[in-house]
Amino acid sequence: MLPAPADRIAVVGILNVTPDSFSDGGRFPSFDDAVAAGARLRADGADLVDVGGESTRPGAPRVPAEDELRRVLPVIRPLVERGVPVSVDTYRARVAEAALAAGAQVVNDVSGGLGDCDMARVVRDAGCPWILMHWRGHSASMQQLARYDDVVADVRRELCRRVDAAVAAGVDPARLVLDPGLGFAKTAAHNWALLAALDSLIALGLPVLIGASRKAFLGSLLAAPDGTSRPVGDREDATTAITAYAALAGAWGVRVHEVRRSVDAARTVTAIRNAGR
Ligand code: PMM
Repeated sequence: MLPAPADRIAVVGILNVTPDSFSDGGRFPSFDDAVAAGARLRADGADLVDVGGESTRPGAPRVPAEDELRRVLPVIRPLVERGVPVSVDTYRARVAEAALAAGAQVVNDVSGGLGDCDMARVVRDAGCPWILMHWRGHSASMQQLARYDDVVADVRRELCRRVDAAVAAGVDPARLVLDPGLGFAKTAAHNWALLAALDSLIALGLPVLIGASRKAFLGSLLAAPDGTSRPVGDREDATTAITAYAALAGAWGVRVHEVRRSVDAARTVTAIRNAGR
């Protein structure tokens, strides 16, 4: 079921097999390279390797389900054969179903079930964990949807609605994970407010996943004096700081590109906690 390491929060390694993801798109010349990268994430300590075949960067075009399947299945199968626990990053029921049949264990749905009305059935029948991320619309239009009365209360309420819909469709609530969806229909200020109020999301009683790795709001925070955003590859320390913060707050896990740093940070937080008992 959901990986839950004894000595730290879970670390989900990101494996984007897309030509255009914002931080690591087009990295792999071949499927073998992508599989090797997934195996490295696991060797670095990833509890799950999250394989995605469609970019969700703001403004990204949607790809046909066939293309998504052609990208993810040849990576998922060999990873599963090597014993790597895999989640599939998709909002499409068809893609999730095929990935689960190929051995994926978890569905990471950035649409929280809104992108495909058949997803609840697929997850219910598989009995697998389902990560429900807060989402308001597809990447092409999501930045126009970043309007909230109170971002923390609104995201909490909208996530609760997704949980209710999943449970009404017969999904076991014990299989659900919540994610505030940092950067998805959110400004930098929204992302910081959601992080500051992480405990109120955790208080809902479901495991919470945080995906901040290398995102633009970290680039803005660390911008040069002339306002130039910190380059994507140089946002790792900020990402690791968020892992430590999420661990302290009691999140279930973080979704990151550089697994080892987050594993180290999460273990360090546990050591401090245990020493204080
Ligand atoms: N972010 C991205 C993609 N998938 N899934 C979850 N659950 N949470 C996230 O924050 C999230 C996600 C976009 O980032 P990427 O292009 O680096 O994968």
